[in-house]
Amino acid sequence: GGGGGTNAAVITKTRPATKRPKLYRVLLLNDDYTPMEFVIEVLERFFNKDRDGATHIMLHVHHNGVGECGVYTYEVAETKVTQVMDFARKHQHPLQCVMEEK
Ligand code: NFA
Repeated sequence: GGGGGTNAAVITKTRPATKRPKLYRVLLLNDDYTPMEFVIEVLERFFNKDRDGATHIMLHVHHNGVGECGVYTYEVAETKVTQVMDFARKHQHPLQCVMEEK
């Protein structure tokens, strides 16, 4: 295993490098039809944003076409995308949510 040492009353301990998981951005895409209030609701419900944070991201997406909702490991990001797409479809809004490797 990893080396440890005792040296003049100083103990050092090394640790093996653990592999960092790849991270993925979850993005919302702008469209002309989804109500602003619905997008804010999505950001509060699925991305744990407060009202001001959700409004800021929604307006960013509205003005720039795309915006980041959060950064997650693969499985969590995939779950967020599915939850948002299911919620949008249920309410018959065309809102799109995608993920991309960071
Ligand atoms: N552009 C939409 C509107 O004007 C609002 C919107 C914002 C939609 C962010 C999707 C994402 N109603």
